[in-house]
Amino acid sequence: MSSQQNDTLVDGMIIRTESGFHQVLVGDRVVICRALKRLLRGERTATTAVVIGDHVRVQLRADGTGVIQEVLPRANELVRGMAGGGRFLDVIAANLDLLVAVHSLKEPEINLGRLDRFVLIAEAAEIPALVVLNKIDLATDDEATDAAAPYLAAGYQVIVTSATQRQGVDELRAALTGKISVMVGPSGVGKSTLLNDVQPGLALRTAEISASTGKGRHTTTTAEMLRLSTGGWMADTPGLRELAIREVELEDLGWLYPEFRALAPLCRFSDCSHRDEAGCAVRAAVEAGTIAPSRYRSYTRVYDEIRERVRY
Ligand SMILES: Nc1nc2c(ncn2[C@@H]2O[C@H](COP(=O)(O)OP(=O)(O)OP(=O)(O)O)[C@@H](O)[C@H]2O)c(=O)[nH]1
Ligand SMILES: [Mg+2]
Ligand SMILES: [Zn+2]
Repeated sequence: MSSQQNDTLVDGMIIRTESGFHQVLVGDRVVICRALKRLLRGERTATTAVVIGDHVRVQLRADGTGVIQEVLPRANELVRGMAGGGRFLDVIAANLDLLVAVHSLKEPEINLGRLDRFVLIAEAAEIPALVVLNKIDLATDDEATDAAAPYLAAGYQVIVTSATQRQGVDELRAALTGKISVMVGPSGVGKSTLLNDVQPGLALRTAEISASTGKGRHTTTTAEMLRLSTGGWMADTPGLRELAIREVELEDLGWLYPEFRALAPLCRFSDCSHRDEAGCAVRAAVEAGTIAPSRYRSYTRVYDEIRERVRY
């Protein structure tokens, strides 16, 4: 056998991956690793086989680098569909304790349908979700209350922030402490600015949104786990228009809306789709105002989308 027999195998977590090199946290130090080619077989491409948050088994080499031998099974994974709706999927991160869905109230204007999708993805991936509404300095308290209401009614924690005026930052830091989280949301909503507030010294790059389109400029380009001095890890990610609603069956969709889930047993039909069936407790709650219309609209939109996909 070769001298490699004496090399040590250790376990670690991926905190950054870039052009074939992976930074693995082993104990308290970072080891630069390459991955074995055989990890990249079949559907597992460079963007899905080894991602931030992955627990990996590493063979340490004498020169201080390492070789990833194995990616341990994932507790969950956050996936996005590629632009254009192709079949190719990108895994953004794995083994998350919390997904932070960020949107700004203004600049860019809040889009509840889009925010809903991020929360839905968290439910589908079985990752607890937290909603952050940023740029309160540009909006009224009433606008923030209206935007937060559907999520509070559904049982999510909502934190209203102003990253530039350092409002809500302590609350956000407390929510992240001790967890492995990922921050997702459209470009320009202030994800990197918020993280710079939560963890001073990070110096993440941020940029003004475009004056002509009112959209972000896709300033952050790689997803990376950042250490919180209060404990835990937080990943900043590049702005996403939306994440793929993957592997959700039509009949399971209602279960991904916590406030629907609670009422479904009261529907007349046990397989109620909450669309046109008589005796639907979910639609009754929408009419009574206890379920937010925006949440129900988002449900019907995604429902139709999945039905179309199933048809073709
Ligand atoms: N008025 C105001 N501006 C903010 C706030 N938070 C961030 N911004 C500004 O919004 C712009 C975009 O912020 P970024 O932190 O780069 O946004 P991002 O979400 O990281 O964007 P991507 O990296 O492109 O996904 C910057 O000019 C920030 O200064 C806020 O609370 N209020
Ligand atoms: Mg950013
Ligand atoms: Zn129903």
